[in-house]
Amino acid sequence: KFQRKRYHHGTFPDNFLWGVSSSAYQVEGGWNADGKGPSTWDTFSQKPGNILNNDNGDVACDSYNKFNEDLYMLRALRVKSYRFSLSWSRIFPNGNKTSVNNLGVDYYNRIINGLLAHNITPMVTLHHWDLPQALQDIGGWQNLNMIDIFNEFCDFCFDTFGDRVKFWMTFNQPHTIAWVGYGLGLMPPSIKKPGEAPYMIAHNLLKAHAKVYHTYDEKYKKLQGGLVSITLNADWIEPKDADVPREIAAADRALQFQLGWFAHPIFKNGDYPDAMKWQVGNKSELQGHENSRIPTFTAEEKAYIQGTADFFSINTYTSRVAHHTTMKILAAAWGLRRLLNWIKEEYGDPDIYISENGIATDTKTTVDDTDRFFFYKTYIDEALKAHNLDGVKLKGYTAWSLMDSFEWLSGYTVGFGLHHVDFKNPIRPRTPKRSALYYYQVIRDNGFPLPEEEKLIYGHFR
Ligand code: GBH
Repeated sequence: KFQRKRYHHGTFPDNFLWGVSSSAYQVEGGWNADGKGPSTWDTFSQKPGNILNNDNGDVACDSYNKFNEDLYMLRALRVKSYRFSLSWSRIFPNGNKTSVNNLGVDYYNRIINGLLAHNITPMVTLHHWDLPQALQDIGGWQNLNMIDIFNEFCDFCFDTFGDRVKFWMTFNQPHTIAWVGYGLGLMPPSIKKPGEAPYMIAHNLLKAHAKVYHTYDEKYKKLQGGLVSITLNADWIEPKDADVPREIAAADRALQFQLGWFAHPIFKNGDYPDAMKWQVGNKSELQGHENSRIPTFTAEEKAYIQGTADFFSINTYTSRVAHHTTMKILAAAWGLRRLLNWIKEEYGDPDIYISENGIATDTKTTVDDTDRFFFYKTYIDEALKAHNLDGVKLKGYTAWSLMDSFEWLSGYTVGFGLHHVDFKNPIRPRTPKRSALYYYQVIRDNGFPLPEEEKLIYGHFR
């Protein structure tokens, strides 16, 4: 099905939503400015030993004070959208509505109004990992009350910003919250209970997401007309040997565990993928558990969760090769096209937005980022093939990231930015990289139109 033609010429539809992405903790700084409460990421990064070089996000890109500079970069790129996240503890310092902080609300109003003044569509992630510390202190996502508490926060955001924001995403990468936070224990809350905790957390995140979706649907949808989804992440998994059934099954299972864990309940039938229920159930039995370590939804809960997304939002960075026992990284852009086709087939041809896609370089390389330029060229071209040749309903492409920022456990040692940020300089100067100019050109051309001279030669064949 997939012709391996290297480079495909063509353009996206005129309304294709080109954008760039960021997240609150990674860019804002102002960690305790104007009444903001601490988040789990403040607590975690400020503690020595957790982040490379003991870096933290206290100042980061200082976007709390420099949104005008950010807006300038966005305008220069001519992006159509900007995906950013809200710092929950900047809006509700203790996590609850009773603590609402108007100065924090003002900050996001300035961003939203600034974007709209330049025809840039805000795409807002309600939660990108920086949980109010006060809520972690009551148990975080392990506590079932969090479903209502998150809903209260989102309800407030819809009410406050929803007259202008029409694209909402509840969680960024629930898989990372559940698995890296509660399985590997590498990110806050640093709980390392891979057998059970991630399944319980995911269960609660799905319920919380569904509740927020219904709140929007019932209270705001008619009035505001926006869309609500959740941002999931997955890298394409290629079977080691596509002629060996066991290898194909391994690759498919890996995708089900990564993406299906959240996408299957939301986009299919309200429940986890069979491959996952079967695998975890069997293993649990072998381990002598009375019940499967993966919890079950009631029929009512399934009905409540099913269909709670208006579009498919996917973060993707690379591809992997699955062997039935191992997994290896595979640096090949064509995996993006396969992933998009897999989503189309598996989830009933939804509208898809690529909400993050990008590549790291070490922050010592500043503006001459050849790797990143090449990455965007090849990945966006595979996205174009998925759209133009395969009929994937791809509606937008969002590059990660607008600028170098706090890269979680790696601190400031690596950057994904189209712009370089000098973190040693107190005024945090931003400088466009070569990739920024390239991305600008792709947006301007809306893809990769056939060059004029080739049109002259080949035009009559087309
Ligand atoms: C994205 O996740 C994040 O959404 C974004 O905030 C971040 O800046 C970007 O990655 C670049 O890093 O080493 O075991 O802790 C992409 C998918 C999933 C990749 C979690 C890293 C952590 C693995 N990520 N994973 S571990």
